[in-house]
Amino acid sequence: MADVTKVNDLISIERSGDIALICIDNPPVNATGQVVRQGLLDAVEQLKADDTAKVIAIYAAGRTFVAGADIREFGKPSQPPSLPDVYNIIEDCQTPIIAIMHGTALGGGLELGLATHARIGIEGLRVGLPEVNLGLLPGAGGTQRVPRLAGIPMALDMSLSGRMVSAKEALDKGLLDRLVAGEPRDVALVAAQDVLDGKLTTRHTCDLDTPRDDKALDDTAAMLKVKQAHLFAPHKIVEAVRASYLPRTEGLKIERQGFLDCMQTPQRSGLIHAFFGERAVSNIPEAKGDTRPLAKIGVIGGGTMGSGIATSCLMAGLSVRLIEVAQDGLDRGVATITKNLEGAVSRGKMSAAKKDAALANLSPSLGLDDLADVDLVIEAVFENMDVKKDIFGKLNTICKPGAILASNTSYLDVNEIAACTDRPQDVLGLHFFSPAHVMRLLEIVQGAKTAPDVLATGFALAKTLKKVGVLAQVCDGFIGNRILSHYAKTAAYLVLDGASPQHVDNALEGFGFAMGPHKVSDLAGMDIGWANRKRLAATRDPAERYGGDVADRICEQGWYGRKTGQGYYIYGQGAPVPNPEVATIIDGVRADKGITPQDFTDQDIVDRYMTAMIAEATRVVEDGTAKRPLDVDMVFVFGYGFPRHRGGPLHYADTIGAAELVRRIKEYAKEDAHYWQVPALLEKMAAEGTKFADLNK
Ligand code: T1G
Repeated sequence: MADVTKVNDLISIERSGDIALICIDNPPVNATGQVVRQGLLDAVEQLKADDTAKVIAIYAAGRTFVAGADIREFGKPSQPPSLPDVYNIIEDCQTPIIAIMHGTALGGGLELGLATHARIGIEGLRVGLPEVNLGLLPGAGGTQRVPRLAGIPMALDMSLSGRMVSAKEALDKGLLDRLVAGEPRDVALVAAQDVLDGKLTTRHTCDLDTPRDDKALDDTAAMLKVKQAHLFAPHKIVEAVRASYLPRTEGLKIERQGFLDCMQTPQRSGLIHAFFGERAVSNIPEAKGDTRPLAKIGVIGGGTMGSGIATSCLMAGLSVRLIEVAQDGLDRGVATITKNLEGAVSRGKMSAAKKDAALANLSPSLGLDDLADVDLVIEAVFENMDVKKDIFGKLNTICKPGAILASNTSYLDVNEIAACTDRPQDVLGLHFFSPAHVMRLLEIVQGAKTAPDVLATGFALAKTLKKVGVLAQVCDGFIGNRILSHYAKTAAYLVLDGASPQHVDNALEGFGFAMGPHKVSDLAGMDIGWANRKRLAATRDPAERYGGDVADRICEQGWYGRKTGQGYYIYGQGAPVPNPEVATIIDGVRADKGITPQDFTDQDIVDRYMTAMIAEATRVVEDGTAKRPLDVDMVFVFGYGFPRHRGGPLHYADTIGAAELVRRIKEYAKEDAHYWQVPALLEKMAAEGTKFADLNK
């Protein structure tokens, strides 16, 4: 009978002769919350005092070894004992202590292993230092112990990329002492016995010196100053890794200070909001319950979106029947899918064998009738309501009872589409974002009559495709495109009123957007926006200032952006350059409208752009199109290149405050009272002093 004593609810000690096993059991990922930290400390102190154990082995129960500190504690007052203190006590213990790691040993989890005197990996293990993805740095010795074991370049690579490192690479680089198969407890007993038998060498990591590599440190610091000037943690990481030349106490002091500095930044708050938001956004009642089968997918349309959606489904192991109306279109679709999959292989996202298996699951066809046996159809044809109505009218009779009929429409009324069938309960919107096999957002649009299990199946599909599913209600543009349509006008007004397109782009890229709005237009194709403006022309509100003149005149020249070699920018061999013809067009439009250009600072541009985005985002939450502010944030982080370290538009809004936002809108309204209106919800929040975070609960 094993001799097991509970140190606390999450930590136990098992004795087997001279061997002591410490087991961590804190589902779901054994995060080192306060109870775990205290239990680890007490367990080691008890074994030191008892002094009968000649070797100690730490392992974890469940699906993974420790996956890090408990992120839910961040931003709250820290509770002793601190992780670095616990790990130093482990490292300084005279009794050999080893770690057996399985699953994903990340952040504070890997750091626990590094503080022990030998590390055993179990096959399938992945290790990493992902703290940078949370706006932090490895704060429990990772920046001091990885350099000593694996060198400065590896320490910089792991802590700046946050990437997962395979067990094999960890072994090769010296982070692991062994890589074996087996169950953690069994492996722990064998490894502990090997320590006793002198077959497994143990050492204190910080007894080692870090091999000097000033060039790696200096080159990395210089690169970060150019590429990640807008981020905070990466620069602190280089400082801390450089401190690993020093004795442990001094090095850990610099690491700790860097960690605390990072903890104070809004970037840490934004990145952790995004981390939990990605999980919480689809953790809703609508995503739970019965679902329908999802094995066979039909995709109608082999264009950019259709082939991207088909690629995404194939990469997830689903079978796809791709439908086009003509052979050349079908061939193009298959070629695009093949190219997408080959790209995934070259980026290391999938193996060549999996690529071949995926292609074997693709069956192209020219007839809608071949969709009779699919479980779910995703229509991804031209953004025209008549075309969509015609297709859904046919699917209504072709598809088997219970098959789900989805439209990838990015704007149009899903209820109107559903009304073309006598099975509206089977209809919903599944709005993918281009490129659909890369972008993680999936807006799941609930029709008035969409059945609960159909909606839940939409979320199940998102999970299968490793996408972030966000529930949206029907309106023009759902969540993301509706808000985009509003704030895009601000960019147009700024250009009409004095800013150049590249100034607007540069200011917003300085804020953290991957690309400014004019570069995005050029990339997407300016003809799409042009077609939308023409589609909406008849119904445009005459009281609204029209901002499309410049873009219209650019499109009238046949300049649609990258696809035609020029738009707002000219695309050649090197980096895109501002199109000088556009400046002439802008001057012409200003002259025609009698506009005297004014100067805008970068901050003016950011403030106006973000205030417009926040105002419409508030209305989207207010009218229920989005369930919570969190949902809007995740739409923008995962679908619109919104800087992740700012957490999303409404998380960012909380850093400004509702009162200041209301003041700004009222100030801007003096220029254009129709466009700048204060949402009632924002007014209420300003009056009550509440935040969008309060609405996420
Ligand atoms: N703390 C608290 N909760 C966590 C957590 C963590 N570290 N990691 C995951 N969870 C929750 C998650 O919110 C979800 O909860 C559930 O566990 C399952 O997660 C000092 C400062 C480990 C690869 O950044 O990457 O250590 O939604 O859905 O897809 O230097 O979780 O079910 O309520 O993601 O199988 C560093 C973050 C922390 C790792 C598993 N560590 N986690 O993925 O499950 S900072 C990380 C992950 C740190 C030290 C520093 C993944 C995973 P719920 P999941 P999964």
